[in-house]
Amino acid sequence: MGFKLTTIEEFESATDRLLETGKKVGADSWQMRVKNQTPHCKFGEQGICCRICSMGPCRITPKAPRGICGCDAHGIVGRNFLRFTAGGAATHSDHGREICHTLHCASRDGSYHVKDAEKLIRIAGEWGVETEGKDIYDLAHEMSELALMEYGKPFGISRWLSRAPEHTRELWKKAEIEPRAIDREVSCAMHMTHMGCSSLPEALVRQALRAGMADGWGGSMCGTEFSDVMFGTPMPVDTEANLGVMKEDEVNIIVHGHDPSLSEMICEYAGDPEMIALAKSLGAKGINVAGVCCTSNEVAMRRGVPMAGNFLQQENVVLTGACEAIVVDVQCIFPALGPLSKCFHTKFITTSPIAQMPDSDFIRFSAESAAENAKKIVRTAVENYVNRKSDLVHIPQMKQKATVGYSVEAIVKTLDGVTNSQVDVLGTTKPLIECITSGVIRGAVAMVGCNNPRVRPDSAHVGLMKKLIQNDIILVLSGCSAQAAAKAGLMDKQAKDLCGAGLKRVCELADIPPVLHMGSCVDISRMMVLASELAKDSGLNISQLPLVGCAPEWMSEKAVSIGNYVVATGIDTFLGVAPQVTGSSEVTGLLTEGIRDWVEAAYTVETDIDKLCDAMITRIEEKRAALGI
Ligand code: MSK
Repeated sequence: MGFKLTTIEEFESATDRLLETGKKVGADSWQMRVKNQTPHCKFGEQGICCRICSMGPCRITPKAPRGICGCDAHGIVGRNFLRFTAGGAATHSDHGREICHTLHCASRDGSYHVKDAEKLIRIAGEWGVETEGKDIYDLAHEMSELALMEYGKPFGISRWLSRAPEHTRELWKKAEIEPRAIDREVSCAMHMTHMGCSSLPEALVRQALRAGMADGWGGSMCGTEFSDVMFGTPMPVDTEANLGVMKEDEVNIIVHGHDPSLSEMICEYAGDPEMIALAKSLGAKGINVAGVCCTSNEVAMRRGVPMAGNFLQQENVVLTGACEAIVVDVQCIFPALGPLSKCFHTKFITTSPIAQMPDSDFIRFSAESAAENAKKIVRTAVENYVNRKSDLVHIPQMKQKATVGYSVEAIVKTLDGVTNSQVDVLGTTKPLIECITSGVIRGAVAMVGCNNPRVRPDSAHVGLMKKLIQNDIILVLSGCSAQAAAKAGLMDKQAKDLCGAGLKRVCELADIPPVLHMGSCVDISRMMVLASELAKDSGLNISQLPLVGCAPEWMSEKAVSIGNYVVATGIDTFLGVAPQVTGSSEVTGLLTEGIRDWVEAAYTVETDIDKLCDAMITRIEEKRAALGI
């Protein structure tokens, strides 16, 4: 049979079948909870409820246009938006901090190693650290300390900003959004939004950009770069995606969350002969690890570990009845997994003091005792195989092939083969620029973000991707957007047949799928590096490139922090879910137009997905026209 995408209807009928099992065992589901929570609070949706002090909560209405302190809707919305951003920036950056800490624990004979020494030396060079004659582990420890200092240094701005083109750096300086110490920007955001501090929309939005910058050009970049140093810089690797990757006759361990320090160790011990022998002694044929959410992206890109699903599919893995353990670290984990797992034999294993939940088995994981902790977790999962209830087992036979792992390094290497001039341009983004300027590819979209029940799950991601590739627009993806693509089949190289003639030719020549998997949500920092390299290699400003960002189904605070640093980097960003700012024309006006004066880019919000797609194509074509290409 020829290549065929999996449709949204097929995703949904698989979910419906699983929900029937759920009903049988009395399980709750997000689909039911959405109904209970609808309609949503209009004050919250518009961002005009203030709970920042205990004189309130105050809610803005035509009859009550100011809170008790006198703050108007613009101040309240601006403060809420800034706090939302700060939550996201703190979360991503703390993930980055954990990675820096893990790097500090790396040693030749320990659990964590330096796998990409070249990258470590390159970053050391960027940071002005002497590498000559230094033991690679001494260098790793020195760099990890410097990176940890980035979180609290008293003076100066983020070291990573030096990667950006000069023009962008000047804009940041002029707009006063260069991030200082990472924690300082989060702390400053909380200070500014405390009762009796800022209520001026412009000041609040400016700090929201700066806090986002502390994430993308600070904490997230630490997370991505030092994960690569320890676990390897991703290179193209084949894998599979969707629930069909779970195996009926094996122990299924699902890793979910974000931090690869845990998931890498789980993968390591799931391959341990002792554990495999234990699984076999209990009647299983082996141990199968698969991922959910960004943890899945991390281990898929580096190890080819299959992707069971994205954010709104996390309950589905338990509903298969074939999940021995769902092992989580931090972020995007439904507390619902606790009670749900109790309806099955599944062990819901929490591991981080940052994400502790009721109805879970807490097995504390730390970089210092990683081996011991990971072994215990894998053993717990394997021993649980005998408790599986065969009458509840149903794994939807649905999966697609995917090629993943397109780090900036991998993209540069792979696309070198596309043009005729590859000999002179090895190691630059020039081949990609040539494809764009010649019109073979019209432009690029960086599509990121989550699922959100406000949007039919995955429909916006997949619908937009299909239309964009038909229009010769290449996509770089991360987060749950990437998994939506992989589940649908858009990361199969055969998806080139769905592209316009130009993009199809590029896919054939470079042997790539039309949508490129760049990683997890912290890895959007990779996209910032790619945009910077494209600008430097082309001599253009980032804002001139026919490149836009898009988050059609976003839901988390992290997504807003990401949006803010993507826009602040000069990339127009298109949202399919409205941020909770509509209660203020001033804040909305700043985000959708005003900030363009500071950073040469702004947000577009459009919940009609067809219109959103047209708006992106129009913007890409406008940028091409402005360049005369
Ligand atoms: S996991 S932040 S649902 S992309 Fe990174 Fe997915 Fe969004 Fe979480």
